[in-house]
Amino acid sequence: MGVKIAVFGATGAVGKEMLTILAERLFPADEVHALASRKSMGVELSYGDRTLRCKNAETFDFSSVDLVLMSAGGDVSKEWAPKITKAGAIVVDNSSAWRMDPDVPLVVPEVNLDALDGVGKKRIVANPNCSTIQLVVALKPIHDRVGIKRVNCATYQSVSGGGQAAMDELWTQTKGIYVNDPIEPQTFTKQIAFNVIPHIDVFMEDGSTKEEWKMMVETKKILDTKIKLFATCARVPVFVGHSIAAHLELEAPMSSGEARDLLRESPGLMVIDKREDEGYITPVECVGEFATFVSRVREDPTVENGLALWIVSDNLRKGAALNAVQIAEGLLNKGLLGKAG
Ligand code: 11C
Repeated sequence: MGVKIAVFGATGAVGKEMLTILAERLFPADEVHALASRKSMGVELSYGDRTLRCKNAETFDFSSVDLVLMSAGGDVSKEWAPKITKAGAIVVDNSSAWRMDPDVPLVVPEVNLDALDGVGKKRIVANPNCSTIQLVVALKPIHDRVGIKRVNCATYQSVSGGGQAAMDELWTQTKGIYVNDPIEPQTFTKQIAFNVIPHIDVFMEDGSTKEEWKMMVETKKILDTKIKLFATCARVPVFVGHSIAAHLELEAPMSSGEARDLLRESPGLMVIDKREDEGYITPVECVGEFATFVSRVREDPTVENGLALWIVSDNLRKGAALNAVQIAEGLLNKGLLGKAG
């Protein structure tokens, strides 16, 4: 028997990808409902070769489904996830609302699938931040083999992390610059076209941004609380695909060759690393792909047991919708769907 599933926030960039990926991966769904706010009622969305009409989430009967994939923002999730779980469904939530709740598993299936066994406490599973997801997929095999002490990383994050309005802003600004239109930042704090902005999410007391803080605390929760992580997160004028330059300090030496071989065999990863033109991956090549790509694997001689990686992934897919669908598959395979907690 298949699963009854709803995508809440179906008209957003991630919600649309959720519907596409459910169809691409042949998720065994008996019913799929596209839900959004009242103003999107009737909007047509693709689910494989079918068209779904968007329903009003506020009046939807959540007791009629087993699973809800949510990507409607933190405030909506805080309000609705408890109502949905009370009605009997499990929620896989893409926002940051529940990630650090000790009773909510924060899951990247290639890394900590068994954390799903704790879903019974709140019946919510949190999907991590997009930059955290692609980072931990690459760190996990290395940590298992030799141990990681510290990660120092810089991110180059695409505008789609900020949603459709942010993508529209890059498009409009880029065109506008050629005809001398005034630059009027809206989603971003500064001009994003032809620029780089070292500021994603709000500033914290210590001067880091919340995006940088999320990478640190989420990596600890998913992979290992002992790993030290420091990040600088920047927004770049790229539509889709986040990139990370990650510099690791390992517990024991690992050569670049050993790292390449290890990562090549590890789940969710593709290693493209030839020391020649085009022997590495850039964001435009990762769009639409499921994998997290690793290139530029190098030993870093400036620290003991140093290793450097360039990690690229489609932030709307592995960084959001794909990871959520993989969580749904994990819940299904573990027999956790449909069981009241
Ligand atoms: C960005 N990483 O690129 C953010 C988007 O906590 O889920 C995802 C924010 C989050 O802007």
